[in-house]
Amino acid sequence: MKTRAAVAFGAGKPLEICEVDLEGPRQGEVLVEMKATGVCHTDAFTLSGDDPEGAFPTILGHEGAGVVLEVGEGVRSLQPGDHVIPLYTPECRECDYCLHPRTNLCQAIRETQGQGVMPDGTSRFSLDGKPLRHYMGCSTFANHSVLPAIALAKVRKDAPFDKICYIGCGVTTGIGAVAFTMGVEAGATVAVFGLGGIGLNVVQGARMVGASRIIGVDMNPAKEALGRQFGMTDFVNPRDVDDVVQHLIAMTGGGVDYSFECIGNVQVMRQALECAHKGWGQSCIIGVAGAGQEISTRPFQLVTGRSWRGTAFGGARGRTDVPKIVDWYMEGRINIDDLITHTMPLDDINRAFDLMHAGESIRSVIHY
Ligand code: NAD
Ligand code: DAO
Ligand code: ZN
Ligand code: ZN
Repeated sequence: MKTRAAVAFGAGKPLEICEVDLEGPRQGEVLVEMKATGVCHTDAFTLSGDDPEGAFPTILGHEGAGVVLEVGEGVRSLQPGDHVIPLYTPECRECDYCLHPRTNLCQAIRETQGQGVMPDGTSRFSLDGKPLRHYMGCSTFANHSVLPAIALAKVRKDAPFDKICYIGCGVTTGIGAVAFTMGVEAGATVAVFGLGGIGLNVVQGARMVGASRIIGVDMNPAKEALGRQFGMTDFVNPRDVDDVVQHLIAMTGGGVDYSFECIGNVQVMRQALECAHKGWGQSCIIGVAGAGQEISTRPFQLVTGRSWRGTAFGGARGRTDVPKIVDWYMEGRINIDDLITHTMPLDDINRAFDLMHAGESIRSVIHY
């Protein structure tokens, strides 16, 4: 079939809207009509050329929601008409990783997904007879996409596509980091570095689990109001204090129980670790740093009881946890609507990247 897609032909180049060819689903695969997709920082990271796994030409996008149109041979978990959210972290429920209680990093299709192809090593997308790569196993910047069935979460049919697409990455990453990866408990103190599309979801996750104090740290003073709306109790602009680590330690009488880095800045990752309380404080890296960058601290920080951890997709097991997060949204337990600051048709997708780079959007959503 033919479908419309925003194609990334090379690093740093604007996306081009093209009519591309899409083959139907093979064994274990599913054809999805995408209804909406968010534009995430990670799409911009790959488009910039800084992503070591990034390869072109490709169809980016990994934060979608849509409807199943057709299932390939052997697919039993889904049927036409089901509403789904694509999962860049799949859940096969059979591999060593899925069977291990402490990780969500299913490895069933990891190698081929990283190469931008389907599990059989080929692409379903092509243009003028030449293959286009899939992206993160999702390629949600296409009106139709083919995905492995293990990379689709079935969700309730009354949830709006143009909101729940954000659960495909940003919402789940932020809330899951708090609830699944770190297991933040009621009454805990939390510091959130970076109040963007991820950090604000960490803030609302911390509020949801009953954190007693949620301190947001951002260089942009405009982030304070939105942070407070989502549950932040204190705001610190690092530009207004001499030493942000000492400031946070003084504010909290020794440091926070949990800190989260939601920027991708290795210096801030160090600050986040070092503002965690001696003896028990834990710090979680969410931000993705540029290729080749390294983190550092004095080992004594860990010797004296701080832990340094990290999370991908908030530790969520997608097929199991994503439908629950959709329920949380539909029950009004989490707010997604106020984080979607811009919506636009696929033709305007490059504007979504411009808004992100200018710091003017929290999340832009493309509707098909
Ligand atoms: P964003 O640009 O929307 O937000 C970053 C925020 O950090 C901005 O508000 C900015 O003002 C602030 N900031 C920048 N430098 C700062 C500094 N030195 N001190 C304090 N604040 C500072 O980004 P986002 O969409 O929220 O994404 C954050 C990171 O999370 C990115 O690196 C993204 O790739 C990553 N990410 C990780 C996962 C995962 O599974 N681990 C998933 C999605 C995104
Ligand atoms: O299993 O080795 C692996 C890789 C899993 C990739 C997880 C990526 C998470 C961070 C990237 C940002 C997501 C948009
Ligand atoms: Zn993302
Ligand atoms: Zn698995």
